[in-house]
Amino acid sequence: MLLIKNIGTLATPQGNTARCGAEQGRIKEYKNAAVLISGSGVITAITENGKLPENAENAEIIDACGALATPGLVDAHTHLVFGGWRAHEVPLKISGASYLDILNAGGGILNTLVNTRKASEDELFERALLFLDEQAALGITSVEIKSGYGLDKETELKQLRVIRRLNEAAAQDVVSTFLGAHAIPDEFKGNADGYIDYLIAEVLPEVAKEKLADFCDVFTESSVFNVEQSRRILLAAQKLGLPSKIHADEIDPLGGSELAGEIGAVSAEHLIATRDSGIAAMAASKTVACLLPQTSLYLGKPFARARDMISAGVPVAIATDFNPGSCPSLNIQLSMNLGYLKYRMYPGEILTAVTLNAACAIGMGEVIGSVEPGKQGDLVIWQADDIAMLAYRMGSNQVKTVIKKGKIL
Ligand code: IZC
Ligand code: ZN
Repeated sequence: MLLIKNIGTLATPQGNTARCGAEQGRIKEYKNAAVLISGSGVITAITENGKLPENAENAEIIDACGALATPGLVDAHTHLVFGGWRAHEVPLKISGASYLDILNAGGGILNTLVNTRKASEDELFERALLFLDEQAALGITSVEIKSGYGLDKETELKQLRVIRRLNEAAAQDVVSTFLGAHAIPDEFKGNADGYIDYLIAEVLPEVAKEKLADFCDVFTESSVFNVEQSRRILLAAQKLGLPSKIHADEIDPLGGSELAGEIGAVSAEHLIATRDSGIAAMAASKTVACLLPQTSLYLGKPFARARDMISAGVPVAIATDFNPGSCPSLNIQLSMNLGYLKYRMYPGEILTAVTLNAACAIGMGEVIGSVEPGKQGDLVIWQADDIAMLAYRMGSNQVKTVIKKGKIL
């Protein structure tokens, strides 16, 4: 049992479902609060105005010394298991090559593919565990990780097994997404349809049988997969019980966000170039828009139309997109800063975007994402007094203490 007392402000969204419109910014604030977490890691009581929960005599105590506490942060979009880095691409970008130029020349994702195929399962696992440790210190208590650097059956399954092992070994809850349709490997060059057929016939059934993924994702993009190919793999995965995510409108608006609405995707991600029709489609299906502002920064692209999405009633989440190419950053606090300055979201909207809405984007809204009795005891105590400070200060890790399932990390 853990008692966190003397919390100056406990700030949290509320509920189990994604918040949209004006609800996105609605934050419950308890002043001079305490939170009691049971031995099994579940929140059992929240008190305020200096009162302490009953039956807490035997609890271990943390004194928050008047600081801000929030739910643990949820990183709903990462590619955290990979071999190698891609530092050599940055000079190419500086001299004018685009993300798709580099991919079309056999670099980018296809470069990471070579290094990921080469690495052993244990090597990938040990490295990813260090990344997750770094994320824990940054306040991230749950993480989604995608495959997609194998692009053959053996390596995709290897990556997914690593992700499952990370869920057991890391401090965080780790959700697994199958992204076999991330690029077209050389074995299927010029034959995207053939590669989608292969994934559907040979790889997806094995992924589902071994229960290696919670979601299926696809990179719907120019010179990668078109809408028809994306629809095919996502519907095949839905039939096997895997709900959909889509990398949509990152560079070109091909219709990925419209497809997300059409097939009821749980989330659509990136959405840098999304059109009005995509926003309307996502609003109608309550698809979570998972926005990745550090990728806009790193690619030198515009920032997603977060305000228009919120106005239209699309629930917005914010994540890192940690990957070796377009976002080599593990720090979701920087995504929050960019959400403030570049998306023009308000601190309450940003908090919801990295907690409850992110939890809903990975199918965990009933378990994590808010501090409420019955939810898991995942909290961050900050070196800050209020949530505006989290959005405002930049470049420092503002975390003081991280608590996962009632245990201090
Ligand atoms: O490795 O380039 N956009 N996939 C789609 C990525 C970025 C990750 C990468
Ligand atoms: Zn991604």
